[in-house]
Amino acid sequence: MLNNMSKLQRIFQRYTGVLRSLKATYFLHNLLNAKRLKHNRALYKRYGLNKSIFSPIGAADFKKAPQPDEIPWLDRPDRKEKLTSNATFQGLTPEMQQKIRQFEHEGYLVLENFFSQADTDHLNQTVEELLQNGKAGYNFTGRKIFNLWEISPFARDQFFKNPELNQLLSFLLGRKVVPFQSLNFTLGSEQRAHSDAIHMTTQPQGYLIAAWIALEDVHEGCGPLIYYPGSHRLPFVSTQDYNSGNGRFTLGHESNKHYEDKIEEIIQQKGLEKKVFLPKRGDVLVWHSNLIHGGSPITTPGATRKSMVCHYYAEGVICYHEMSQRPALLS
Ligand SMILES: O=C(O)CCC(=O)C(=O)O
Repeated sequence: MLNNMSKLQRIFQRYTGVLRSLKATYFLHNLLNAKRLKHNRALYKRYGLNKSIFSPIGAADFKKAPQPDEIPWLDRPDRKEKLTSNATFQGLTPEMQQKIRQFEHEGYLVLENFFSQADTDHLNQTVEELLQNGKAGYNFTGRKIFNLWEISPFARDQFFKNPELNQLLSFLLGRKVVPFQSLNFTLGSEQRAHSDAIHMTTQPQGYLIAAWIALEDVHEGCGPLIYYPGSHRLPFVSTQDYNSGNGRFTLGHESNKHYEDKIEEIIQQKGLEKKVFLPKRGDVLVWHSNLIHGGSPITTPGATRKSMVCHYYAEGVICYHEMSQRPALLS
């Protein structure tokens, strides 16, 4: 049964047709995954959400803004003092403290040489083999290999659930992280600028964090990641803030495009400064759920950009997908 479910899920990941725009499709999908949603009953009650755990969910359902003490500790008004007086923080090296301060202030930090060459080599070889024997494949974007960790214990234990990385992310969010999804790339994504909070959303806001891992050295031509320092402090954008085209029973066909147009407008209006991430293999970029980032165009034809990005929710909050208005299925 489980095997059939995950086969169906893989087919749906590649599928781009009309079913993707029907809220009823997701409702059915949610019913089939009831076990992975049942923890939401208590959470909906705690956060005053009076609806079925199988129904669509979105920012419009949350009428009251969360209290300041419900959002992540590094987003609260007293964050700088709290960080300085935190015992764990005080026990870190000055270099690590500096990185964490940068995460608080600019919405990202970089861990140089975090993964060894042996580990990145091994993972690259694993990806290649799984692609060749058809056990892994790209989703409908043609660029993303979804949840490789489910079929590779090495990707799971050494990367996705890496204890040292998971511990740091939990510290940054102030709650234990729940590894949610991984995406592997062999080419740059060329995805337009966005913040993860539109795709992986939480109530209270801000309880998602990402770690992007370079599996080879990244150069200008291969579509490097770009990001906008400090953009995490801008208001979170939801489907209420642009023309999503969502109806009562359907999702707008151009919601993502209109969202990305809106983000581009914000970048222009605020004059945000773009940074290009040119890491060495093994380096990791950690970013805040609301940091604007994307993949730049590939200008060297055929250039690869082997990388893996892992997304983590926090325990004890409502996790959902604002763009597609569905509750997140946690394993
Ligand atoms: O790797 C990339 O180019 C983009 C990844 C990304 O945008 C994401 O994981 O949210």
